[in-house]
Amino acid sequence: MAEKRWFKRSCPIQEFNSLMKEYNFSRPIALSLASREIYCKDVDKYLNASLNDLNSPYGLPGTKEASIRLWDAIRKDEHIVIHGDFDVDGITASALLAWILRENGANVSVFIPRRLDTGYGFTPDSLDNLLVENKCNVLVTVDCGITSNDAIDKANEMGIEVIITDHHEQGEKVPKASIIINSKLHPELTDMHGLAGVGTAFKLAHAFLKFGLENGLVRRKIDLKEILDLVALGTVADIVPLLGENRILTKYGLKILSKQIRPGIRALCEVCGINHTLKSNDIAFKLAPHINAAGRLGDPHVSFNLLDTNSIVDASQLAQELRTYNLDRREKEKEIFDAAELQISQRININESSSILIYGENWHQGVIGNVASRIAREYNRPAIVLTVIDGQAYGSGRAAGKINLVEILSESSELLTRYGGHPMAVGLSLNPGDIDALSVKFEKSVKNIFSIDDLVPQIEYDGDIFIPELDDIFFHELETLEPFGHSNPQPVYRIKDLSTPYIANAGPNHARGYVRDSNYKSLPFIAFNMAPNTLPKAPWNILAVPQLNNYHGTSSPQLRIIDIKSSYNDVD
Ligand SMILES: [Mn+2]
Repeated sequence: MAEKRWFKRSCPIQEFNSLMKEYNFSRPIALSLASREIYCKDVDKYLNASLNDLNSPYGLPGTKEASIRLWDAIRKDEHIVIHGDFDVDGITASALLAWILRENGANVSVFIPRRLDTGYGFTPDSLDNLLVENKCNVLVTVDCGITSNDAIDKANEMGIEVIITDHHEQGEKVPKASIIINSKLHPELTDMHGLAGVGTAFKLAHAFLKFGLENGLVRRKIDLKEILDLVALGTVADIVPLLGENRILTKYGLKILSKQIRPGIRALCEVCGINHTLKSNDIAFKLAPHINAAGRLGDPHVSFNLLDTNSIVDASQLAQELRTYNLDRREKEKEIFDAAELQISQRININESSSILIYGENWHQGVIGNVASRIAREYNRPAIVLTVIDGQAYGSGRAAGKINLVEILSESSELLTRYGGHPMAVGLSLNPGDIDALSVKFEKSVKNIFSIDDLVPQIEYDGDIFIPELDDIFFHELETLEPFGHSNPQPVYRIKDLSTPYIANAGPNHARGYVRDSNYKSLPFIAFNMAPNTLPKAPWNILAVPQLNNYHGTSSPQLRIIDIKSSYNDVD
């Protein structure tokens, strides 16, 4: 693979100086704050983000009206059905809303569509399916519904009242639901604009409780903080920006999550081998893949039940089911990925191609999206993975770089029977006879936007630092920047001119050792997916994430190296 390009985030020097002078931050932290555009005027709010900083829940339009309607439904003993979605965001949102309504005496049931059955979202078919087992007077969607015009028309005809809570972009026409709660319709609400589906459901729950308290309707004391573990799970898993209210909700949610109070969380942490304070990465790489696995391969209600149950016995059995689902998911993904790599090596001249499109027979539909993500990431090119099942090709596409896949696919719309999604992730289907034509057209469309030069992978960093700057004060301050994730990445720094007194294998693919500066100050490092024999000769310039390595109760600083260049090849 080509050498990666290192790109220093811009850091306004005056703002940086003020952060150092007025707040006395250590230099690396001031670099990171300034390069994230967190300046003196915002820094208190950013560092001390507290639950008191949340806006009134009524500030999100529709929440008060929906609360009134839901309390009314409880009074009349009407049947409320929550229509969720099969990913972590949709499942946590369902569990959250079900909990608050049930605790207040509502007659409530939950329906989560299956990926391989009616697919994503609230559709006329999913409405039929949910009515088979549930009576329904009021239907509340979570994490879906804003583009479900047909399903909502049908529900209206049947006399079912629909309340939409969603965070996706609207289509051409807003559906005729009785109440719509969606921050995407209100760009002026900057702090709430990025809410996930579960964050939106939380705002409704908060409003519902507030209205109930104001009007003497609440039967017993309820602490909404208890449910923030679910908000953190869904918010991090859905990869929404961890800024504004998302930052507050996730920061406190991680504290609740770490207490492992909910039986399902405790059981799942045990399956994942987590016994420490949870960070956003534990959600992204451990908990979320397990919760998603059920929806990918089978029944998403397994995950819902895990988060919903009060029984420790049930929770541990459900967590085991998720463990099995996840192992199966990984195996299927690996098989397809290996086949995909083989296909790329045989069929695609990667040095001349700006895109990758691969296909196979009967690849599992629930995992091809993950395979497309991995291919797009590893080859730094937009990728489509198609699977041909029963005479129809279904696919998932993932973007790389700044490219809008929905727009790219619209140029091939005459070849597609269906397509849609987000700029970064799309779904599509087509006639298998048109795959070759799509492959040619897709490459052409991407090439119109991307030059080969755009395909050089780029890593952003916050600035240059020196080993002695990574002291206790730095690590203490670093913690206050958490939680890290989308729009608030972990700080990455460049450290130059390092010698390497010791390098060893760490497992078959990784390297560990020490790096040392010219004053003989050294730090241990770990470098994942960089075997020692593939590394350049010292002196090194490195990009690294400083972190505390917790081992047997003691924590010591180390560098997680992201990329290495010979100092002679890295000239500014
Ligand atoms: Mn979502």
